[in-house]
Amino acid sequence: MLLHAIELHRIAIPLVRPFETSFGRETERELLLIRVRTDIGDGWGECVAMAAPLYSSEYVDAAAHVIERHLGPALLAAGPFTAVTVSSLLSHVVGHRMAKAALEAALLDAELRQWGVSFGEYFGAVRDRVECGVSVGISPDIPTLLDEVSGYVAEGYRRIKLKVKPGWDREPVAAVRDLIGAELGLQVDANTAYSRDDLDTLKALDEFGLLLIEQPFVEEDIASHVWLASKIQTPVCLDESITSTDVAIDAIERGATSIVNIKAGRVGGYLEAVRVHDACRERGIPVWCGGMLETGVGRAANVALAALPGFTLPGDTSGSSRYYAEDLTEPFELVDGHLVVPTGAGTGVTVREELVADWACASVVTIR
Ligand code: OSB
Ligand code: MG
Repeated sequence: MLLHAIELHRIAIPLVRPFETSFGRETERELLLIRVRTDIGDGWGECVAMAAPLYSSEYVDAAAHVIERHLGPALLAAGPFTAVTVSSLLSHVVGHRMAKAALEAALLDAELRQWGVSFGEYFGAVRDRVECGVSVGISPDIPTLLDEVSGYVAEGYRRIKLKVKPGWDREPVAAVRDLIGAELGLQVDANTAYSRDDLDTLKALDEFGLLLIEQPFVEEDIASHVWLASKIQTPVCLDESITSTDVAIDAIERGATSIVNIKAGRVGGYLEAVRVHDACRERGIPVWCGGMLETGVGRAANVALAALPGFTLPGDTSGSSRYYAEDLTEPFELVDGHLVVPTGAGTGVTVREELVADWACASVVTIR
């Protein structure tokens, strides 16, 4: 295809309730959406970078900037190309994986729409629906947390993930395990909030039969995760640390992670995410699909990815209503604890352009 233009749409969407993690508290989702205009049609991609560089070094302003100044011009100068070559066309730029992933997703959407092929078919989906979990933020108090979790259980979510941090760990985990019973899957996500000094606290979580503990330590510190994995029973799962297939293989071989959270944005694109999946599968490592408060655009692609055979644990692929009263596309709704994998060409969803305009928080930037 030949790329004619890239549009950067900056929007902010109110969240149905604040979302608090060990790294911050959000009341709205500010994000960057990309539309590519090509000779074979248009495509949309969602950039998962957040407003501030707290989960990762990437953030919305930086993603928009690097696309405008570096990534966009490289693609516009490239002549005809296919979506599979996008990552190599952008490999001279170090990092900025979320920005690269959004561009690749938009171009893949344009290409697959023309071919009449869905993301799921293209990635190698083996299921037509995926089992869903939900990520639950840090609450002001335990009763509020239990009230929120009860609502999700009633909606049919198949697994609960609690955000934890020092001072908000054993008590909420104990209370939620008590509420949901022994059968429903429960896991925790620390977003790097702990250190080796917290071993006793982390070990105390063993009694709750957690599916996993996600990213207890800083992302660069693979060695401490190896150390922790030998000291606790709960399986250690890396999120922030896994930035590519090579890093995933290294972390697995060193024993730092026995389960992997896959997020396409964090590894530089859905095609790399499929490679991470394949590498984990070859090594018998279960994976699950992470989330970044996506709108329907990113959620559609995540659900397609989560339909691959190695995704054997429920993902953070919750329904649209988990975060948004109104979604940017047709809403994703839980049916019997599952989301249906879209079958239409490309992402299979349609962007409601009037909402992109209504929620705009900056002027559209077009790069040609
Ligand atoms: O660590 O998985 C994470 C949201 C934003 C940034 C990082 C994370 C999360 C979540 C929510 O846990 C995932 C979702 O429901 O989309
Ligand atoms: Mg995480």
